[in-house]
Order: sequence, then structure tokens, then C-alpha cells
Amino acid sequence: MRFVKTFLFLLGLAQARLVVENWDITYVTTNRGLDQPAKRGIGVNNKLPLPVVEAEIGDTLVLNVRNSLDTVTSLHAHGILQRGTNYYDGVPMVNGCPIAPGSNFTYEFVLEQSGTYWIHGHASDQNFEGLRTPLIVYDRNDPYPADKEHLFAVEDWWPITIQESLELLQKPGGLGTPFIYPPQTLINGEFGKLTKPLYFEPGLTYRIRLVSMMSLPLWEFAIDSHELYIVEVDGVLTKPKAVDVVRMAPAQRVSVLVKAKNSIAANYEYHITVLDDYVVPIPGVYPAQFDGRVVYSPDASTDIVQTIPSEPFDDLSIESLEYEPLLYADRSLFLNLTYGFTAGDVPSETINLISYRDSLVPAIFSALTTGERAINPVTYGPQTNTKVVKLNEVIELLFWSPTELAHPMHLHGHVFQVIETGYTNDTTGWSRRRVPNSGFSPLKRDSVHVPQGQYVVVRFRANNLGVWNLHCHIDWHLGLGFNMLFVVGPREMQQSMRVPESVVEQCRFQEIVTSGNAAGHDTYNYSGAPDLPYLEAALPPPLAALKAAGFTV
Ligand SMILES: *[C@@H]1O[C@H](CO)[C@@H](O)[C@H](O)[C@H]1NC(C)=O
Ligand SMILES: *[C@@H]1O[C@H](CO)[C@@H](O)[C@H](O)[C@H]1NC(C)=O
Ligand SMILES: *[C@@H]1O[C@H](CO)[C@@H](O)[C@H](O)[C@H]1NC(C)=O
Ligand SMILES: *[C@@H]1O[C@H](CO)[C@@H](O)[C@H](O)[C@H]1NC(C)=O
Ligand SMILES: [Cu+2]
Repeated sequence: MRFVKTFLFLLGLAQARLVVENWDITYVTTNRGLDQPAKRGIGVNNKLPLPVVEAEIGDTLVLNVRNSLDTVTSLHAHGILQRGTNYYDGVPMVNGCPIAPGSNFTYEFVLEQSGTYWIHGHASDQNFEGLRTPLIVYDRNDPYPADKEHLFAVEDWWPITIQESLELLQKPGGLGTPFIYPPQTLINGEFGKLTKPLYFEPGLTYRIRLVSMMSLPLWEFAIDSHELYIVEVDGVLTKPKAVDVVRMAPAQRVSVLVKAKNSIAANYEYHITVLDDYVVPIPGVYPAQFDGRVVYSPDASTDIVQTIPSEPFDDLSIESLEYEPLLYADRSLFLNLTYGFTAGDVPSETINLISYRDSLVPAIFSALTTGERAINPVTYGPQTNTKVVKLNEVIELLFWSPTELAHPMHLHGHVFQVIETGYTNDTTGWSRRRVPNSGFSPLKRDSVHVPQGQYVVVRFRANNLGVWNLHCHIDWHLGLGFNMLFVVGPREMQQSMRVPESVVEQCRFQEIVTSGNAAGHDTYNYSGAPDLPYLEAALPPPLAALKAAGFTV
């Protein structure tokens, strides 16, 4: 399909088109080619893996969804900014309502960015069960033209469902139970051991797109004796950066250019290595290495030249191609990424000791219908940990992970500059690395990895009207409340944003209220709203603030 389109562009026939996908979201029973019993997955049109979605910049993507599950669903186009279409960002009870079982819903938005993205379920972590696929947006004027492309989408496949897994975790003493059920690695929808060869032609330049659709581990990509030039990170073009190894955290995407050798005398290998640091080690499962052949000629003897082990690239050493110097921060938010226990030792993931719970009213409707009160974060319910920011305000986030857990943090609707990383420990004191203040264009991305015991500082200009999630992309962490909201420019939203009738209708027939505060009231009355879960490790301030706002805690 892609080549047909390229041909049309050469003829000058290019024009923005509709790319229509008709997706019936269904349960699929499959073992995905693995030597283990089939289990339930969530697929599209009775198939798993899902089709890769391909489009050109400027196209309108129309996703016609039918929900054939027995539970609600939703889709999120990860990394797509949804400028002006916040209501199609796909987070249930934030951007609208979930899609009810048996009903249809259409997402429709313009693809204004080129690059590598993915579409995944955002209701009840359904991506964990297979509802995830790459979204590639081509640009015929791409400043980094390549002769050919390859894609590696890597995901983990677990023998139990996320709901079963979360239920086990939330039993007293249940920490660690996910690891009793070891996962397998799938590459482009197939078991990793079936790694397909890459065919290289001498002298050509290849673009290799890497997409991490993982629920948990990090992984690395390398090709023996071939330098990789990073040119895209999370949809943002970068200055070319030569590396031997690319490291991918869950939800991240990277494109590299690779120049094929001029000779067909030897073949090589590529390696996808799933790491066991940053996650709980699972003996016999992680680390795992999957090797494929890079074939120049079927006659050549494979020449395995191991890549010299080297530090994978680091966000602070890469610059965005389009120059934007370090932003000046108007406001700085300290985000303590930690966890606590509710009564009965049930673990809860938290940001600043608040574990996210949905409100009774989707946040977008609270922003649009509460007038002046929309600028008060309490309107959205304290258990959503909402920050209300002015349109175009520059926000600095300091992600601090003091625990033994690492967190890939994803912001919806924006890309942030990654400007500082570091850690502190008693023996060595502070270690701090920061990008230069001037003459440097910090890397911008939508998903940043915060390693355990370390911190990362990012800045973004809140220039996209709407309600946007900030959450950890490890599915268990999100499922246990690792999530918060930004409401950008509620006054301007009230003036300019018109939610389509189909979005309101999806709420109405599920009897979900579409006006008022977190509890659906037009006043400061929060009676009936979900309480902030009480956490034993919690510090008093959020509880005190809640009591002051009239909540029972
Ligand atoms: C929902 O979509 C399916 C196709 O997936 C179609 O057959 C059905 O008629 C649609 N239902 C409604 C009410 O539009
Ligand atoms: C972060 O939260 C933990 C509780 O889990 C607390 O012990 C720690 O002091 C907090 N750190 C900061 C810097 O507030
Ligand atoms: C301090 O923390 C860093 C980052 O977590 C770690 O690499 C290093 O080994 C630690 N140093 C000591 C002395 O604990
Ligand atoms: C708040 O709302 C509840 C439920 O609608 C109602 O019973 C109660 O009277 C209200 N309280 C105030 C102070 O208006
Ligand atoms: Cu996390």
C-alpha cells in the first residue's frame, strides 16, 4: 500500500485522504504460535496481532470501532497530539466515556505529525491483552529519506489476563505474583524465537522503526558491525546520533537509519535483548536474547561480529532537529513516584501519595461545564490529582523515583524536553547531569524512563487545550492508580471546544453524567464522589486538604 502511495506522490497527485479502519474489537483465543496453551486475548476482527496502521502526514484517520467484548473498551493513539480533538484521546472518564459493550464509536482526527506511534486500548489496561499496534505516519518530504524500511514492534505476552494479575496483586501479600506467570516476548506479533531475517541490499539506506509495546521490561536493539543513526524519537525528528545500541522503555519509539555495507561477502546478525535490570528479575525469562540474520547474500557465510558492549544512548545527549532552546519554566511540580498500602496491605501506586480513581463525570465535561470553578483543581476530584495550567504556561516536572521501581512516564497531548537526570545516595551524594542552557535543542519526547532511585526533569509548554493524562506505562502501575491529570486552559476550552454529539451520546446511554464537578453537582458539593483512597504510607497533607474540601476520608 505504501508504495502505491509513494507512486501517486511522484505523479503529483498527493492529497490528504481519509484512512479508514473498521475495527470490531473481539476476544480471540490464541497461543500466538507459542508452545503453551491458548488463552484469551483482545484483537480486532477476530485476529491477533492487529494490522499495522499506515498513513501519510495530513491524512485523517477514521477509526470505526465496534465493541464486541463483554466489557467497555477505548482506543488511544499514543503520541498523537489530538490538537483540537481532545475528546478523541481515548481515556475513559477523562476525554469522554468508554465504549459500551455492543456499541459503536468513531474516532476521527487529522495526523499532523509524521513519525512512529502506536494505537492501544486505554480501558482497563486492555493493551496488555494484545489490543495494541504500530501507527506509522509517513512524510514524503521526510528530511531523512531512506530506500527501504523495516519495523520491529516488541511486546510481552502473559499467560494470564491483567485483571487476574491485578486481583492477585491486590490480595494481602500478593506483591510479585505476576512473576509466577512468566511472559514471552513477541516481535511483530510472533514469538521472538521466530525472528525473521532482514534482507539488506548493498549501498542502500534503511530506516528501522522500533516500537515498544511492552507492558513491563526494557529492551535493546543492535546490529553487528553496523552503526545506527537515531533520527526520530517518539515522533520527534532529531539530529542524527550515531549509536551501537538503542534502549527502549515501554511505550517509546525510535527510528534509526542504517547504511548497508557495499559488499555481499558476509552476513550479520541483529539482536533484540530483553533486559532484566529495571524490572524484577524473572529467572529463565529475562534477560532474553533474540537473534535474527541480516542477509546480504544467501551464499555468504554468516559473519557474527558481536557489537562491542557500549552505553546505550541517553536522552540528554540527543538534540531535536527543529531548534528549540531550553524552555524557561513558569511553574515547577515535584512528582514523588512511590507507592502505599490501603487498609489490608493492598498495594496502591501513587504520584505524590495520591492514587488515581475516576470521577463520576469525565474530566473534559467538568472543564467545559463548571464556568469559573473549572480553574479550581478540586472540581475534578482530589483523587484525580489534577493540575490546572494556563494555556502556554511552561511546566517543569521533576519525576522522582525513590523506590526500587522504575517508571516509564507518558504525557498525553504534548512532548516534553528532557533536561536533567540524576540520583542521590548517601555514599556518593548528588549526581546531576543537565543539558546546556543555550545553543542546545533538548530532545523532546512523549514517554521518558525514570530508573529506580533516580530522577528526571522535563519541561513542556502547555499549548494544547484539553484534559491530558500523565501516567506510568507499566500496566500494573497504571492499574493500581499511577496516573494524574493536566487541564490546559479550561476557560479557552469553554470558549472554543465543541464536543461532538457522538461523544456525549456514548455517555448518555450509559447514564454517565456530562456536566458538573467530579460528583456531577453544579456547586461545591462533592457528595457521592469517589473518596481519595486512604494510604497507610500517606503523608497528612492531601488528606487534610480533602477534609477541608468536605470529603470523608
Ligand atoms: C456497528 O458496526 C457494525 C460493523 O462493525 C455494523 O454492522 C453495525 O450496523 C453498527 N451498528 C450501528 C448501530 O451503527
Ligand atoms: C516520597 O514519598 C515517600 C513515601 O513513599 C516519602 O517517604 C518520601 O519522603 C517522599 N519524598 C519526598 C522528597 O517528599
Ligand atoms: C548510587 O546510585 C546510582 C544510581 O542508582 C548507582 O548506579 C550507584 O551504584 C549508587 N552508588 C552507591 C555508592 O550506592
Ligand atoms: C449535596 O448533594 C447531596 C446529593 O445530591 C444532597 O443530598 C445534599 O443535600 C447536598 N448538600 C448540600 C450542602 O447542598
Ligand atoms: Cu510505573
